[in-house]
Amino acid sequence: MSRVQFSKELVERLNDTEAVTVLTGAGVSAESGVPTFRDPGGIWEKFKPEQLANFEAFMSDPDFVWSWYQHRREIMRDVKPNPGHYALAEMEKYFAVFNLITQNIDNLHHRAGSKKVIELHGNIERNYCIKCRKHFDDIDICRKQVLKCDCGGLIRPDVVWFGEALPYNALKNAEECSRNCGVFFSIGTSAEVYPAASLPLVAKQHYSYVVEINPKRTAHSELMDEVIEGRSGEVLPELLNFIKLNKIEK
Ligand code: BV8
Ligand code: ZN
Repeated sequence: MSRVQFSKELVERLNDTEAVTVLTGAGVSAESGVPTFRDPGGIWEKFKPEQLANFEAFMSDPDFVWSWYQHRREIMRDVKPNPGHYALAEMEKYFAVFNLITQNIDNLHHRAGSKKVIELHGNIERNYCIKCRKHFDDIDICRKQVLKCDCGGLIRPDVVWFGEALPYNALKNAEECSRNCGVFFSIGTSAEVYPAASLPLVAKQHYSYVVEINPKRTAHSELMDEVIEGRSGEVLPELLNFIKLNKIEK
């Protein structure tokens, strides 16, 4: 017996649509043990984003910013995808068009088997030289000090910092699949960071049925068609079970 009740409207929308778009934030990885940003005990509680996740901070103290990403990389290497990640990966099979947009940089959606992942904010497993943009994705990440490229440039994590543009194709694809879906899920995000937080609004303006899955209310809860208050690691497997009962594998 499902502990999560899905509304009649969502049931009908999921049965009628062949296109689903999902936006995930740090909350989806919380149950894997990856700290979120703005929850109590989250990453930003100790440091402010402007102190760390921006280019000026990196240039003023490269070792400090690099060591912070090292610390986060080590956390992410030790954690595993949780049932929420695996449920999203399996959901892909039941819709002709299923797009997963993530703000997360932890690589957990890929590790759970999701094939179509749009990484809006980059990926902590990748690095590049700020001068020649050469990639260093398999460097010895156990170092605490920043590394230099053979061209003399500093090597930085391939993540989007505050004040930096999101990758052009990722944002274009994310907007495209937010405009063209029957159901849009916004899962585990406080909806405070733009332009990612504009995507549920885009979906709503294009007549999608927009659903939020989060244990807490967010800045966007009022505009949602439906809010499912719960943890993604519990709600998503139940949603998958419902979809498996009502949709055939593509
Ligand atoms: C840009 C990568 C322009 C690095 C990150 C004023 C108003 C509006 C916008 C702005 C403004 N001033 C400045 C801006 C723009 C700024 C912005 O939005 N600032 C905000 C803070 C006001 N945005 C930018 O700077 C972006 N760039 O605008 O560039 C431009 C254009 C052209 C040319 C040049 C420039 C860049 C933004 C990207 C920044 N990078 N991360 C890193 O990770 O180190 S942001 C960071 O926040 C992460 O990516 C994270 O994903 C993202 C959003 O946070 P969430 O994922 O939502 O996480 P959070 O902790 O906030 O919330 C967790 C949620 O999970 C909670 O709701 C919680 O209840 C829930 N939860 C907890 N447990 C569970 C759960 N849910 C489900 N299940 C659970 N178990
Ligand atoms: Zn270089």
